[in-house]
Amino acid sequence: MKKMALLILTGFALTTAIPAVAQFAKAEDAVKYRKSALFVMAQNFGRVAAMANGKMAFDAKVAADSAAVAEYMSKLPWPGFMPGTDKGETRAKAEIWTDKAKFDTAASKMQTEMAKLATVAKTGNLDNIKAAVNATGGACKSCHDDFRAK
Ligand code: ASC
Repeated sequence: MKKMALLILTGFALTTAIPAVAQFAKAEDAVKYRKSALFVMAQNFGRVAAMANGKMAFDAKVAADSAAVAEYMSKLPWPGFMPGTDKGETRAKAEIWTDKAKFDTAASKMQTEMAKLATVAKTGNLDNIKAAVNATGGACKSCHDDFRAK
């Protein structure tokens, strides 16, 4: 019984000891993490976009699967934009942190459009996929224009 209590207490101490703010040990890990997530997202979105733009043969299953992965990936990068990570191997502009509400809105808009694309891709309707690809690409671009250095 004592052992059980000790185990529970130890477990409690371990979970509560996890810091709530710093989700990455090092700034460079945060940068690598967000770039990796965005890279995987872009590879998958880019495949759907290539099909929508006639640069790749349209395969409804590949499009739906890729869009689903892109949607999932779109949720991941954001903790990587930890304060103090505008240095090193990144094109992230300081405005991400000085105009955070605007950045968050742009990030959220992209996720909304990516989710719509994933929904539409499941139907296999190429015209609707094209429209959703354009809307999503527009959301990517507008955030880059404001928050990513050239
Ligand atoms: C992509 C990709 C981006 C966006 C952007 C849209 O496929 O990698 O960063 O689309 O180019 O304007």
